[in-house]
Amino acid sequence: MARHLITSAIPYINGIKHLGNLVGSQLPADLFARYQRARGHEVLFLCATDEHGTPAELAAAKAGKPVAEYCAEMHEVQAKIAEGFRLSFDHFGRSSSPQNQKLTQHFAGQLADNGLIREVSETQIYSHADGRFLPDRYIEGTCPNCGFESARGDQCDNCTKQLDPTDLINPYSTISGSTDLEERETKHLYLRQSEMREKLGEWIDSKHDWPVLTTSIAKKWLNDGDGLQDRGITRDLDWGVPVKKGDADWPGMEGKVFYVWFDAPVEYIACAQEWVDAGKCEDWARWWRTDKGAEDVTYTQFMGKDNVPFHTLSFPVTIFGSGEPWKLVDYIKSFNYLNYDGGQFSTSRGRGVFMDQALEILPADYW
Ligand code: B3M
Ligand code: ZN
Repeated sequence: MARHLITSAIPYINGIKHLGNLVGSQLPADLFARYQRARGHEVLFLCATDEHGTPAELAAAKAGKPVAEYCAEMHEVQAKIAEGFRLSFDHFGRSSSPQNQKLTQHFAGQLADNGLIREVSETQIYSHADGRFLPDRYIEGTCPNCGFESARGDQCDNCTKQLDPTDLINPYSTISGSTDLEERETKHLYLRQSEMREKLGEWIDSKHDWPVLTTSIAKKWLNDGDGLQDRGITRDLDWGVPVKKGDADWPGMEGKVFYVWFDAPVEYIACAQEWVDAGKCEDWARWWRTDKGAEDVTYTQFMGKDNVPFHTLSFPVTIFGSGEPWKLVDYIKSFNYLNYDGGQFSTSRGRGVFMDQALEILPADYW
């Protein structure tokens, strides 16, 4: 009997997911989990809601609710719909869990101890109209790489390039629409991804059986321009995992949180801890620690193509950089976008058929 660890990209909390999300991660992951179980293998299939960052804050503000309350409610809504589609997760966790907070802070501490984090004084975009900094999705503008006009501050949805808000052409605030923006100094932590370029390159080159969609995106950003760039992993936001070095305070980082893409993949591991703490099983380490039995686990991840850079570059840097024996992914299955009426599905833009509507139209098995 083989052991299969399977994760689906964890859906953002900011609303009910559309069928594009479903076919691009949760549904194929579920199919694969069912197939491996049917063959008599031992399976741990995990998913969760991705609850931090600007998507959560913006959606809560739109709903007129405190963000913690909004996330708790939306988690229940998403869990119910997953049940409606009979997605066979062993556990459906929350990235805002205490387990994930602790583990994320632990990884940051390990990375800092191993010299893979640097403090940077940098310019960020400040909005006069909104009285605040505008990270990630609080700002949109034209992508400098492909010319797409509603690229977000952290990533272009059209060409998948990871961006910084200061890269955008003609930027505007997504809160107020204001273009009265200014660059201001603030201090942040950067993950020194560039240090691991060679190691990541060798690792990706060794994956001969990975889909071309996965390896081509990984290699594109690995070799982009001067190569893999260091990324800011902290934000001036209220909601998120507070920046700490393990259990210790991080001088100069008071009031800041980790970037959502730093803590979201860590939730794959924390989710297994939540699963144990919910009394559903006794041991998570035999799935996640190669020094505690996970060396014979086969780990497969499922995701849409926009998530590939984070799973092939940033998260592996966290895992390698920790210097600890965490289980690394064996196979990354990625998907192109499912289109809707000639364009993209979009949660934030309310475009497409959404999972709740789909279940009202037809039963889950039809879909
Ligand atoms: N929440 C993006 C998405 O829902 C993001 C995935 C995180 S996987 C760690 O597509
Ligand atoms: Zn672009």
